[in-house]
Amino acid sequence: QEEKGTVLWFTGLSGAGKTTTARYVANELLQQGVRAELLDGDELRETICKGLGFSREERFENIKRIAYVSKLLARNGVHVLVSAITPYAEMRDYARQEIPGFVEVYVQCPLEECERRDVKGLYAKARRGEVKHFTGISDPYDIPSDPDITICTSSHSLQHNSDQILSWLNRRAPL
Ligand code: GGZ
Repeated sequence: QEEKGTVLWFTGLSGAGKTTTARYVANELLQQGVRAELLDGDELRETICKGLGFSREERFENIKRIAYVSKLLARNGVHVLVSAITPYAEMRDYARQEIPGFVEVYVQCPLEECERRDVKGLYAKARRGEVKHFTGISDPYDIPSDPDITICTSSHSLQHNSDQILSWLNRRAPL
């Protein structure tokens, strides 16, 4: 019987550093010979989640599809790193319930810092009203009340945060 994979689910604001951190951790795992796959919300919105918008219902549909794929991969022994805003507590509860091996990683970064970074210029557009329902500006983000891991990208380095996640995983069950 093959070991099940862990699903590290990175939640946080746009620009908080979810994808950057998840990709870094995935590469560390791959270097250790651990099978790992990154599922990036923004990228999946070009493929299996194409056409979905940002209403509550559509975000929920997005998360359901990502959760489904995560579950398939994890049950085949792949460690999955999901990067998706997942703004509603209800969505995270859904994923936790649905996926054995679900680990919630809250990527904490103050809104002001995300907005200062504004890598894609979306915050500026949201402020101008050109992007509707933008998380943190004109759409809600429920702060995780009991995440398994919290990392802070405004005060800690990528290396530090990655180490924190990997040592958490190793403490729980060596990979
Ligand atoms: C939030 C938006 C929006 C709105 C486009 N609100 O930082 P990014 O650019 O690269 O990643 C964000 C991505 C959000 O997709 P998710 O699948 O992670 O969202 S959710 O979990 O809520 O379903 C952002 C971009 O898409 N983007 N419009 N209105 N983020």
